[in-house]
Amino acid sequence: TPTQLNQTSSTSLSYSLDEWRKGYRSLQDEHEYWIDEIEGQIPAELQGTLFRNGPGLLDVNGQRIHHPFDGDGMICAFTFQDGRAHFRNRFVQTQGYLEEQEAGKILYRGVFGTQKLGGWLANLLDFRLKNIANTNVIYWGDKLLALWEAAEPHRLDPSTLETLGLDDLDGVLQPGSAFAAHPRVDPNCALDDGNACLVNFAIKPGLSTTITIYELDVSGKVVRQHSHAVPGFGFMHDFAITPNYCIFFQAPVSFNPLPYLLGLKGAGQSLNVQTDRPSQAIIIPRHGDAPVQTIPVEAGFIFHHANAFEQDGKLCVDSICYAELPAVGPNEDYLTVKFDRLAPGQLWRFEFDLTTQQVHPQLVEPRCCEFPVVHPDRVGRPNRYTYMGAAHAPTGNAPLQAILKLDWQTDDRLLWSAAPHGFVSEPIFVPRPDSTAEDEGWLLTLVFDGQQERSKLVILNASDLQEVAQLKLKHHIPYGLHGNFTSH
Ligand code: 3ON
Ligand code: FE
Repeated sequence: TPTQLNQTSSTSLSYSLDEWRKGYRSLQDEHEYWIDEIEGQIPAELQGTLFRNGPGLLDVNGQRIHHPFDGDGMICAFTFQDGRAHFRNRFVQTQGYLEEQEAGKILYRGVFGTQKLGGWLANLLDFRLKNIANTNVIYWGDKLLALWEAAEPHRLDPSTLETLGLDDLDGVLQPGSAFAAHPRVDPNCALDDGNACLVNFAIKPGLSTTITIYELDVSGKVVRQHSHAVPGFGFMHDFAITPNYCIFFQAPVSFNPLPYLLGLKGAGQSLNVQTDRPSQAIIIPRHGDAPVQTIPVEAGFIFHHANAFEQDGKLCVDSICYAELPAVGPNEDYLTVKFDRLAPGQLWRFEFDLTTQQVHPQLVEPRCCEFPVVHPDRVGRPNRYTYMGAAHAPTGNAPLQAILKLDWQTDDRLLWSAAPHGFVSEPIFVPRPDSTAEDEGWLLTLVFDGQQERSKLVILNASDLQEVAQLKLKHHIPYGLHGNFTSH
């Protein structure tokens, strides 16, 4: 049940590490069935499909991968129809997945430290990237696309989840180019007659980093594209948009390629975030030829932004900040992480004055959180509510077990917790059809139950975080990353 947040912190853990670990077991099987174990009732107005992506395999034929972010992408689809729900999961049939399943062993190094067996000699000078298509999935312009930020999207059949192949956005993407895993949908784009458009980016890192912005109209056609070079090595996983800007936070990372070249570390493990130096906020105009602005800001490392908006001459950006980039070193095991030794992600608001180039950072929520979302119509606009995955306890670093709702107007917080056995994933906000209030709708989150070793989709009322329904799956789903809902 949801609680108003004024409880005191408890000293005992809200979870068991053993149960948490069980959420990182491979799911080998592909399923399709109507969900028949339902508590509560699926709202009849909830119609459409929730697509989610995430690593489905944490090993290749028993050879463990080093980090979950290196796991092969597996798509889940929950289709809601007249109060019923159908489930389907399928692996993205990437070239690397097919080759490794055929060979029965790891054939590619992973960005986050997965290595081929045989030590450094076997990995030396192997710079091939395995496009694992594991980070996000979105239905746009009649295409279902599985995304991984370092390579091209894979196109899937939205009803069968069958992989159709790499997608070059009708000839726009060159072979081998990137397309980020964090597209943002501008709900009301002036350049597209007030229609929605999808804004995404591509990063080409190096001594200098190139950021390319793509804007796709509702038919999926790339209608605007521009590139910008920024100094230094850039690892930017996400961005934020407003009607006029794309906003990136470039952390001060140095890249030491030697251990990567030598086959000792993954590319991502060779990044060092220099937390004693400020990040650069890179503010790119979406159209026109105003210059790119770069403003130094103390922000630690950011994976995800919640939203951004322009108001009263200011630009606000809400982001989850880490004091350090969490990484799993070559001799560490992610399953034995000491949560309390890692910095938690925390929600900050950055208020920029673009005329004076001043910025005012403010810690908004000290509770450990990740995967922030807002109402789709508020993307790029001032929003009253932000929803996030959060730790059960108000302080410290811990697995995500709760959903937190933050009201920017009243400063109230509501928390729905799945502790002690439940572990949540990214909440997805689905507006109720014909709704008017910003929090009229549902939050959908996949919860892994570490005691039952099964997952369930939980539907919460977004206004009060009361449970509407729990849809119990027949099996578990490994902890996932991102997804999107489509009412098509
Ligand atoms: O070598 C360069 C640096 C680099 C790291 C260039 C590069 C483009 C090859 C690159 C690759 C980056 C990639 C592939 C990033 C992929 C990230 C990913 C799959 C997931 C990120 C997830 C972030 C978070 C915060 C997840 C949180 C999860 C939980 C709280 C637990 O469920
Ligand atoms: Fe992400």
